Amino acid sequence: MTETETRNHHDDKQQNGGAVAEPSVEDVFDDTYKMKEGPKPPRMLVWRNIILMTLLHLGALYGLILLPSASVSTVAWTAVCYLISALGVTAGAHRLWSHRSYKASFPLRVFLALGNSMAFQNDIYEWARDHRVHHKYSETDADPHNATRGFFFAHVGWLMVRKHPDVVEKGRKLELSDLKADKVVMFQRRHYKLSVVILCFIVPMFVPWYFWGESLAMAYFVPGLLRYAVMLNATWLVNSAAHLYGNRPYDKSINPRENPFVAFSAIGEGFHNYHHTFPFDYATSEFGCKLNITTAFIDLMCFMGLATDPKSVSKEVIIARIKRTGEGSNKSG
Ligand code: ST9
Ligand code: ZN
Ligand code: ZN
Repeated sequence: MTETETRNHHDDKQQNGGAVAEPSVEDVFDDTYKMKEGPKPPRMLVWRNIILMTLLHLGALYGLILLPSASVSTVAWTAVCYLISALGVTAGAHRLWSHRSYKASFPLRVFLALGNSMAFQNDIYEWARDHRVHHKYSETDADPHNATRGFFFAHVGWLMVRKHPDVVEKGRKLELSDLKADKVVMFQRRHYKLSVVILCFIVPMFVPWYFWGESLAMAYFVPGLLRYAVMLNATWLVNSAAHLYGNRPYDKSINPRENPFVAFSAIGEGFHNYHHTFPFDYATSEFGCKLNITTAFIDLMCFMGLATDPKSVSKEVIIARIKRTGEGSNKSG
């Protein structure tokens, strides 16, 4: 389905969890918001998160040291866990639940929610709520990972401090009824902690130990902690590197950029200038499956009848936009 640059497709009714919800997805930049004048609120460190993040990265470093002595099966299993958890974020929390850029059947939503718990990046509801605020108030106080506060803050620092009050204030005004009406989303939210313990830690560790006799230490540190930490950093690079480094062919007035390295590691999510310009496009890119496993996955799901209605932008609209607001760094087509 081809879309114009307007978001009128979001006025359609969508089926979610058996309920019909009004899908007014609030992911368009709001230029009427003005940041409050005067001194910023004090930065309040959350020591629990700082300690846990440090321990995770030390554990992942130990996993990296163990990696050369892992069996081929364990390395392959680590890649499988990376892919499933990454899809739970990219095809799930991001393209489906945050942006409603395609429709997914119940079995696909269950798979994506399981992958999302394996990714342990906050539950889908919280992730999508924060992500909609990120698009609507990008690079302002109301953006949870405001990249104008520097690389470290946008990357991981924002998870180590209390949120700016404007994030919560603006977030509370967002329309989230589509998420509340999705039974899979709300089930995952209710059972989030247990699902993370099982899917992010126990399953990745148990499979190599039980099926091919890998040591528990190797199974914990490689497909468990190392895979989790690398996947987190690949995700965070979209907020840090892809908001700071790269070209802006579609809109030179915004910070998000096209970053092929991030696109590769985040299985297709590094075409960030395009994505912030056209947030409803299911491919998050002009170039289909290029460096974009997630788009290939959604195409496959559509082919199998498990997904429908992928939304995209016509070539003419893209070219017109490049001419109107791009920086002239990249030719389309
Ligand atoms: C993680 C998330 O890593 C990563 C997300 C990345 C997003 C990337 C996007 C890029 C594009 C997509 C690319 C995908 C690429 C994937 C590649 C894969 C290879 N609106 O939160 P609290 C309310 S998580 C409305 O405690 P504090 C909230 O409901 C990693 N309301 O704020 C609550 O209300 P009530 C693991 C909001 O105290 C109250 O405010 N997790 C909003 O400031 C307090 O909420 C972690 O490391 C909102 N937006 O604490 C830490 N926000 O009381 C998890 C909040 O009524 N987080 N509220 O219930 C935390 O510990 C805390 O949130 C905090 C802030 C310390 C960061
Ligand atoms: Zn997005
Ligand atoms: Zn962004």
